[in-house]
This record gives sequence, structure tokens and C-alpha cells, in this order.
Amino acid sequence: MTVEATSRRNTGRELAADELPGVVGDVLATTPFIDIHTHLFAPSFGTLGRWGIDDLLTYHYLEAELFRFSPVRPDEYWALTKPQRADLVWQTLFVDHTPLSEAARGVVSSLNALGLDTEAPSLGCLRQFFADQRLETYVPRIFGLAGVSHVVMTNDPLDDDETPAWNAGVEPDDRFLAALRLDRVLNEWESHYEQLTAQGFPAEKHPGTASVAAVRQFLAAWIARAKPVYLAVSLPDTFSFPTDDGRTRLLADAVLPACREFRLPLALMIGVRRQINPALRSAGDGAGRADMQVVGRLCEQFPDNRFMVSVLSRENQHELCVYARKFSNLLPFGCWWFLNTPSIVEEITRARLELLGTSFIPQHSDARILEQLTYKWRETRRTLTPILSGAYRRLMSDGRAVSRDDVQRDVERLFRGNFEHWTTTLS
Ligand code: HDL
Ligand code: ZN
Repeated sequence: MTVEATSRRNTGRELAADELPGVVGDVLATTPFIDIHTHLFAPSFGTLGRWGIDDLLTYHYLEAELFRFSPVRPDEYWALTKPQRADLVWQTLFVDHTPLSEAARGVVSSLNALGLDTEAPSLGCLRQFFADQRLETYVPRIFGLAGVSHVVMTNDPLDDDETPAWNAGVEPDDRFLAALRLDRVLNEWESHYEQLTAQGFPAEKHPGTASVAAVRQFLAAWIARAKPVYLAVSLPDTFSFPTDDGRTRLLADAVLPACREFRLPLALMIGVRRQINPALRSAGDGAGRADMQVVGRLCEQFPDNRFMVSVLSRENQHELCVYARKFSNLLPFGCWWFLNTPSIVEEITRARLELLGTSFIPQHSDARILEQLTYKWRETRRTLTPILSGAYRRLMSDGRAVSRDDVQRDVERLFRGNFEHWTTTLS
């Protein structure tokens, strides 16, 4: 059969190389992204949602940095009120020192995006601005500044602060998509199985057949209630599969079958070393290099499951790309947590483009505080513009014309289409 020489249907004017940064930057700036992993909550979740200057400044990234500059001890810090902690962080990291770290500069960027004084000697005026905001207009303003259309929450069906909102019938908000987070089920079973029983799904301390059935019913009930776009779990750097532990049994016999039944991806976030310094509380987690063979085994043994995977160790990134080349049911996503800095994002994203083309999701914000969306996505767009421009420039110099339509198609795939294709829920 002769293969017709098909000329590429040029869907737009061919760009000149020196136009690329401007066009790429403009396409990134004007395409709304889907933020596939955050810790934000829709306004209907009430006080679970965090926003404003005191929350911005008591972000655990900044608290970890505070203890490097201030003589205050963690126990003294935790004894302060949140405004007192925010005052101390502001004075230490933003007045007494230059906010050069990613997280500190992020606060400056978020305040600047709102037209606020980034050099305020104290927080009074800033607090007044945030006190004057009303979420019904403020959330759309932040989404607009950040250039996002949807964010995915992290919903823990065993969190005592969150389940009352679901039980009360929280009003759905299609800008805030749900994701069921299963850390307590898969990583801390013995501390939480009784909560499943209390919710009406009789489970046992050592997960056997009855507990597997209970988890299946628990998941079915919560999937019906929360309508998640994926299920998720964070896993330690020591994660292995299969082993003879309860996590293997619950993952293989309950969670992955539920994902297949309800056509949901499973997001694996691998490489976290929880609480390496407990005194820092939520700032006390660290990172470790994982054995990436486990990713290959899962993708191979469960070909009908779709795995979205983010890894916390910089050293695991290249292996993740290689496994993604071998398994099309593996979708790498994001530059997670300690990797979300311009220099490392550049290294990871260039390698992914070179190894995977546009078949990955470059970033998620992991935002915990609403206004962080603005700086995290501004930073992503700023970092990705030269990376994508460079990839197109290299393609053009090797003999393939590039149009703005190409750039638009690729950006939409990277920041929307890959995720929409993997989740059946988005319209
Ligand atoms: O486990 C996770 O989802 C992590 O993102 C943690 O929440 C971490 O504390 C974080 O906020 N990283 O950005
Ligand atoms: Zn997170």
C-alpha cells in the first residue's frame, strides 16, 4: 500500500523564530488552565477554605524558612496566635531579609497581582484589604488573575473537619472539582479502619476479605457523593508493590478495581517522607528517592487502570519519563512541592518534552491558600515560555514550520486536554 505523501494542512501562518517567545507567552497567558492538584476548597466548604494575608504568611513552606532565620523555637512559635505568627513571618522573611526564596517571592507576587504594597512595614493595611473581600467576587478575581478555569481539591473522606460538610450536602461548585484522597485508608489503615466501620462499612484491623469489601462499598458511596475526577494517594519513598502488607491487598483488591469500575484514574504521589521533623508540624515532611520499578509493575499488572504519577525526588524524574514511554496508562504530572522551583521545573519540563512530546501534564499548583494560584501559575507561565519556545525553535531549525495554531493546540493539550482525556467528568 503506498503511503500518500500528505502535506501537513497548515492551520495558520508560519511563525518566524523571533516571534516564538511572544506567541508562546501570549498563548500561555490567554489559555485557561486546569489545576489538577490543590488543597483549596470551594467557598461552600466554609472555613476549610484558606485565603488572605495571615494564611498566606503561615503557609508551611514559609514556616520552615522562618526557623532558619529567626531564633524563635517551634514550640514558642506554635504558642502564638495566627496573626502573631504572620507578623513574625512578615517581619523576618520580608522586612529583615530579602524574600528571595520561591515561597517568599510568591507572596510578593500574589500581593503585587492584587495591587497591594509589597513592602508594607506591617500587616495592618493588608489585613484590611482582605477583610473587605467577599468570596463571591474574590474567587473569580483570583481565578482570572491566575488564568485557571478549574481547580481540583484534595478531599479526605476520613477527615473529621471535612466530612460534616459532605454529610450536610455541600453545594457543588463546578470550578472546584473533587478528588478522593486515600492516604488514611492505604497508609494508616490500623489508625482509621474503625472510621469506616463508623461510616457503615464494617472493617477489621487486619484488612482481609471483609475489609476489602468494606473499602469497595466505602469508595462507591464516596464516589457517588463527591463525584471525584480521580482517586489519589501519596506514598513514601519506601513504597513497594506487591508486598505482604495490607496496603498491597487494599490497593490491588479494592482501590484499583473501584477505579476500573468507575472509570477513574488513580493519582500516585510518590516519595514523601512524612514528619522527618515533627516539631515543624505540616512543615516537617521531607522527600526521598523511590524505587521506580513499582510504577512499572503497577502499570504492567493493571493495564486497564490509568495512573497519574508525580514523584517528589528530582532523581526519579528521568525514570518516570522512561516508564511513561513504556506504558501508555501512565501519565506523569506536575513538579511537586520541593520540585516547584524555576530551575528544577525547567530541567524536568525540558526532559519531559524531549522524551514524551506533549503527552504529560507539566504542572499543578498544590496551592493551599487561594491567592497562591496567582503566583504559582504566573511562575509556571514565565518558566515555560522559553522552554516551549526553545522546543519550537529547534523543530523549526530542523525543517518543520510552526504556527500559532500549533502552539495553541499543544498548550491546550498540556494544561487541559491530557487531563480531560483521562477523566471522564470534565465537560
Ligand atoms: O501530600 C500532598 O498532597 C502534598 O502536596 C502536601 O500537602 C504538602 O504539604 C504540600 O502542600 N506540598 O506543596
Ligand atoms: Zn498536595
